[in-house]
Amino acid sequence: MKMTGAQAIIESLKREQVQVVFGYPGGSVLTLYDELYKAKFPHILTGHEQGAVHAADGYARATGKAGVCFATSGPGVCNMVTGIATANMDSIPLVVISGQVATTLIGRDSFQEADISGITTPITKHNYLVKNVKDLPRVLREAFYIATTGRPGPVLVDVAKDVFDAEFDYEYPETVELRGYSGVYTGQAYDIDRTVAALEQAKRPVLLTGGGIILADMAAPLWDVVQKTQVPVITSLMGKGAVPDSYDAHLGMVGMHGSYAANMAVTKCDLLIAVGTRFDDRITGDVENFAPNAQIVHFDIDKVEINKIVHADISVNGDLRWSLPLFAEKVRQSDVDFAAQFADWRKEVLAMNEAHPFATRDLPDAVSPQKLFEAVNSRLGADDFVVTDVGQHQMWAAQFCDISKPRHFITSGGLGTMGYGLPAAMGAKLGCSGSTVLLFTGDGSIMMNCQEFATLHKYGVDVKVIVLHNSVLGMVNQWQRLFYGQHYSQSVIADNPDITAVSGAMGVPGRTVRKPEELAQGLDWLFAAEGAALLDVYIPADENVYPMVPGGKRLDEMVLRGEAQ
Ligand SMILES: Cc1ncc(C[n+]2csc(CCOP(=O)(O)OP(=O)(O)O)c2C)c(N)n1
Repeated sequence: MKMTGAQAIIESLKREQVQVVFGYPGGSVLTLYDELYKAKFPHILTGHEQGAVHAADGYARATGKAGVCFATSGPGVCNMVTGIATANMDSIPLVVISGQVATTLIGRDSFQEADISGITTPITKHNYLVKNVKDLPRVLREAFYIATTGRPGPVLVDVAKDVFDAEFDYEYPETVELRGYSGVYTGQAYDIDRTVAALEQAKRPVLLTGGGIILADMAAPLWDVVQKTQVPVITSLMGKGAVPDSYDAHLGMVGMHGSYAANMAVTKCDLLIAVGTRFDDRITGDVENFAPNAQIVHFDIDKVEINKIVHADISVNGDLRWSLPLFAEKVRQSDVDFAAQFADWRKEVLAMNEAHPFATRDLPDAVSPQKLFEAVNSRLGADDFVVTDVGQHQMWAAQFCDISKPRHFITSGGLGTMGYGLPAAMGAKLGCSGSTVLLFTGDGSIMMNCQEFATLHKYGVDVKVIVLHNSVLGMVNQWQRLFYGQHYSQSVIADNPDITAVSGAMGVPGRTVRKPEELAQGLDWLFAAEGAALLDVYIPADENVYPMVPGGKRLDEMVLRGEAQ
């Protein structure tokens, strides 16, 4: 069928069953936007390209499908770089389609030219510069395939301006043939047998859940393993939700702001089974002394991750869609009474967890973060989504929020991108409209992409926002309090504008809570509000997140509340 390049893009999106695109127009993509207009293709115009890419990312994390966004050349797509890097660090499938200057102008410092494939090479799974319209269908087919298969990630398709206008015979390829990339990774069953044997020998095992389980949609077989073995579970930030927080031997997050019990369990365990995690330094602390008494098993799809940071005694390299069902089957077939074998160890870690729960201070005149999260937990259902920004509030959300399903805790882990939360929550809501989407943000983070309040209003996207308002860049302030002689250099933001006025001006009503006795009413108002709404909750400025493993220290050298203050 004869088509222009722009028509081919829209047609290909339809074939990939893309439901919505997030983006922002400009000179080099005008033909594409004209086609979008004619096809009435669903598009969300954000206030900023960074908002568009984070929204596509939030959509992808909530739905498991690739998020798609459009930007114009140069400044437009450069504004997406932070969002592309965010997605790349957390292995999120995105297809970013950007306009480039016309083929004859490429490489001449033309108006709005930026070498975006060069700029994004280290932060994309793959990228393309399309200079010939005939390549478009194949490139788009490959882009979706690469983004969503194997270890997912962002793929950029940069399209020269004249390619949008060029006519050609359109045919969408049925199959993808890529040399050196199959997207299917099956490992050796022998490694799983060795893992089961190690588990049968273990006295003090721990299961570390990573985000890979969620990306692969493999929480179900993992849950079978947990139920059969009753093994204590700890999680990375990205793995939160892989095993329900309500599981009695779930010790919570491990690492820098992990629980006492999780960090001690790693220190004392004799077997650590790590699944779909890349051992970020926020997890390991001092790598040399990470899990010093344990045999380590590492399940991961990506060979690059095996032995990258932590030496694996047994590596199960392959897609979790292959390895976890097989592991679950072999565990089920084992004759060992795991629950009995691990009973003493479970008792030990549960006692540690009870003795050292996550907690923030309980001050009579202030809302404590802990009380806030507990009040919210009682109002959230299992289908609701929690999204966060970055900072102390993010760590408290990870510590206190009860999440029972995979994909329902959405946060920027690897890059730790402030400003991620509001647009990501919007994307999640657009992907899962039946559920409540609740954003926890800070009074610093919310200012970074606050223009997206207007987008929520314009499209009637119902996101509930809770600002943990401490009048400081809390996490920075905490480091300055603990490690920089209380020099609060550039971290006090008490003169920020009134955030309810900011959101209100863009059509999202807000209310303020200053005292503990106002909290319940404020939350009732927020959850009952029609459409998007914001609750600005004042919390103490000098609250610290504990436990805290100081940079480079061992996990068992974590500082507890009371030891430092
Ligand atoms: C884009 C970006 N810039 C800077 C930082 C460094 N940083 C990490 S946490 C933080 C403070 C966050 O403050 P706020 O959003 O108010 O949250 P709080 O820590 O107070 O809960 C900063 C500046 C970052 N993570 N991202």
